[in-house]
Amino acid sequence: ESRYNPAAIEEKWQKTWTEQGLDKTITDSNKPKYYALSMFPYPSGSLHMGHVRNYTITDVIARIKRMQGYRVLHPMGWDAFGLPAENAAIDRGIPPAKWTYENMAQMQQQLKRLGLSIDWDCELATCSPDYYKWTQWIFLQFLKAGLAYQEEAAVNWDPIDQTVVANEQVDGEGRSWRSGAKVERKLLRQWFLKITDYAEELLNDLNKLPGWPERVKLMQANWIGKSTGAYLEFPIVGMEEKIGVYTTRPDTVFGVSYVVLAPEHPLTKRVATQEREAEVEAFIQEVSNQSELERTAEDKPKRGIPTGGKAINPFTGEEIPIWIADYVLYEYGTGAVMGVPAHDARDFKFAKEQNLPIKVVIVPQAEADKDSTPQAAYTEPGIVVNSGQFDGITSTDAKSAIVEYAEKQSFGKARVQYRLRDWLISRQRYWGAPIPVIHCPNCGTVPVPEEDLPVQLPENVEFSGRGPSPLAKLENWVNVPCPTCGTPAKRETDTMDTFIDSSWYFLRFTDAKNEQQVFDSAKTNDWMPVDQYVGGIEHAILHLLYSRFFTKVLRDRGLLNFDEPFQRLLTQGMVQGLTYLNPNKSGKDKWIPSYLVSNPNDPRDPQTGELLQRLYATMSKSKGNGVAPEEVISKYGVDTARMFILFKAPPEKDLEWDEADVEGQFRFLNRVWRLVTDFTPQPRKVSNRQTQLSKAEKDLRRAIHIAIKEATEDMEGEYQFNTAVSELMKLSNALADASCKESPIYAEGIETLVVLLAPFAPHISEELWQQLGHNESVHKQAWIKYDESALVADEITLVIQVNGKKRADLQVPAQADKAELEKYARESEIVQRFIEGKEIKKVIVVPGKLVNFVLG
Ligand code: ANZ
Ligand code: ZN
Repeated sequence: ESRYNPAAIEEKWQKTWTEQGLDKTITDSNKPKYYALSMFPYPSGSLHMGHVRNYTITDVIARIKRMQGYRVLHPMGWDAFGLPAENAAIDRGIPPAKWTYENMAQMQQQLKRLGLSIDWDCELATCSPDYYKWTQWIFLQFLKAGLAYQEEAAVNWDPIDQTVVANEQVDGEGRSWRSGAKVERKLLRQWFLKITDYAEELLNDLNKLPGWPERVKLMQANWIGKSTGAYLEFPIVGMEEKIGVYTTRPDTVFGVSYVVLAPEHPLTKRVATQEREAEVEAFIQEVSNQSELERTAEDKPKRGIPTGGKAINPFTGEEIPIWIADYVLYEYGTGAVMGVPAHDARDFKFAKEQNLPIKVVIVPQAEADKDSTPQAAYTEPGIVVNSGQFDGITSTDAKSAIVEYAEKQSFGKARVQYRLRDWLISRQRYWGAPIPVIHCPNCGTVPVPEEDLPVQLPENVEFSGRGPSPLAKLENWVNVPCPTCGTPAKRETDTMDTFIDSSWYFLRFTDAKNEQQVFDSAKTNDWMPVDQYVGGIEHAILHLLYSRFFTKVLRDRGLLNFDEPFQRLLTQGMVQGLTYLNPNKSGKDKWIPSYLVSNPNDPRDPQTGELLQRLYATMSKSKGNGVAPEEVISKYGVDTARMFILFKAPPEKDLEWDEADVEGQFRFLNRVWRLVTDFTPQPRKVSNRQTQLSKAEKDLRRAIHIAIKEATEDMEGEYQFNTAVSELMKLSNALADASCKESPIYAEGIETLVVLLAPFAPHISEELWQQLGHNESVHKQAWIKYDESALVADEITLVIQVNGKKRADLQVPAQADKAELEKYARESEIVQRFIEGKEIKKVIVVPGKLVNFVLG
């Protein structure tokens, strides 16, 4: 009999499965559908452990579902547009397409080595013209629906290289990656998608997703940021215009002591009095160079100046000063705020710093002091005071009463506000899908006619990282006749945010090779929604929100018949590696790569000899704590790597990579190997008639069916692969210990073990299955159902104690009640001997466990 040799087995079966087309999607059948999807990778060049974990999880699910009788769609593709390819072109002169396609080829080889049951016929790459043709087509649908528009927005401008730089190309100090210049803000006309039109539905439909982690739904809800309040108008003294503010606390309107505008607000210069004009302008200039993050940081002092202008509180008739402050954001609400220092912490701080009046209008209880100056803002609900006709009611009631009053007097109304903003999709870069519009001096913005799609990315482009984007520099690409009137016109040179590419790839997988249509709706509606989506938590907000948005828009365009793209979501945890840290060093230098540590039991800094700390941290290049998938696979085989990943931690938890545990799984697979290869199949048929079975057979059969039941249940609802694997280990132990190796029950156990192992360790189980004499693939076997009747034990072992000391074991019927248990115990020989001539003071019976006789 042979040794377990993973390298040989794995290569052999991967080849055979490909030849047999085992992983191809079954389409026309009466089977129910199941769509298992991993978030597709960016082709960076090599797979890391995070990928391996992600795809293993999805693969196990796909394999189990196939065995459970589903037709499964399990595809893979490439999120292939984006900045790194362009950076490679700038730095090393490699064309982005060449770099990307080479990386894809290399990573596909690595993926194939993982033994994933992927249908490669559906493969797609977002950078390929037959994919981005349809990305552009979808953009035109948005345009037709009035959901795409152009507006000025700020970009990062590198003043040395005279180019726009992406956020990812700006470091923590606001400097450009190439030139090191301090990046400036510059306004450009750019494309937006109107995701705000769908804010309410995107929020409400989170309720349709019970299969999503609560945490992710909460993150989405916070990102959408619905707030309910009021829009109120404050007249400006000496002007026609009014200042509209958005507030969530209309109940505090009698406590307003100033109105404050965002520096970008169009009224700032006009409300400023002549003597303050210069100062106001200087302030605005200063603030314009700060980022939003800097402006809203909690710990920074709020900066502001009075404009000299005055507004009127329409509720009190009072004149109040108009200020400008950096903490008011122009993009949120109306870009203007009513300042209520007594009840808003930020306003309180600002009023203290700027010496503005603080007026209490809400108190905790009716008896509270309403006239002294408070020590801090009171932000809780309470009773309204100092508010004229509204005095004495609760702040909650006052909210609606005051909005109602404002509506009657026409100085305001109820308003719902979202934090979510429209999606800026323009990128001034080359390696993305060109936005398919043409700018004509006569006709304005003209969509590229559908029959002219795709608008292809030109080749032979020069990448310098300087000046306008590569597309804008290509005269012969930019200049085209207008499709409508023929006048010389210019192509749009912006490309689309790569998040657009990934907002619909899951739809294309259902009909990946369609050349006539974006997809055939019948096919897509059949396969969608994705039944199980698996990916990283880093995509919890944007990717998932954008995909949900695209789905809803395409539904409203009549292309889809469902509301949500991903039925269930699993966000897998990080893979962590053993990491060495020198506590005496700082910054990036403190991480010591593990290959530099010669003795892991006494880890020392190779330069200084200092003792290092050991910890687990997410694998990354910068920490030098990664474990290369190829290394593990060549040493133990991919089945062991999969088993380790699945066994070590539940899928949504972080996983600490531990060589000893990898070995543990390797040893387990070796045990299974020996168990199965030592077994010689008996010609007898498996019997189900339990009554004729010996005790050993009954016990083994129960162990088998418990393993099936537990493993099956671990695969339903929450995926508990770790406990499923431990069930397999228990079953293998039960088989090893069985005293009935000649029995058909033992044969049943061996076959069950191999079938249950198949989704987890697909290669070894296929090999063993064939050695058991089967011709068909183990992966075509039906998932085994358990026999309820096999689960119940018909006998249990009862412990007999005398004065609390164990004296004997007794086999008794499992169903015996307390009285019967006592009777069995009393009648046993051993008890008879112990109690002879003695008085029994008490008998304690623990059902299912023991009987204790307390003697006098
Ligand atoms: C007066 C007031 C009194 C406020 C009070 C709060 C407490 P959410 O819940 O996030 O929607 N606000 C409105 N627009 C703003 C802007 N563009 N920049 C900065 N702050 C802005 O927050 C709404 C509250 O944030 C609004 O309610 C407003 O301050 C402020 F006791 O109005 B409030
Ligand atoms: Zn024209």
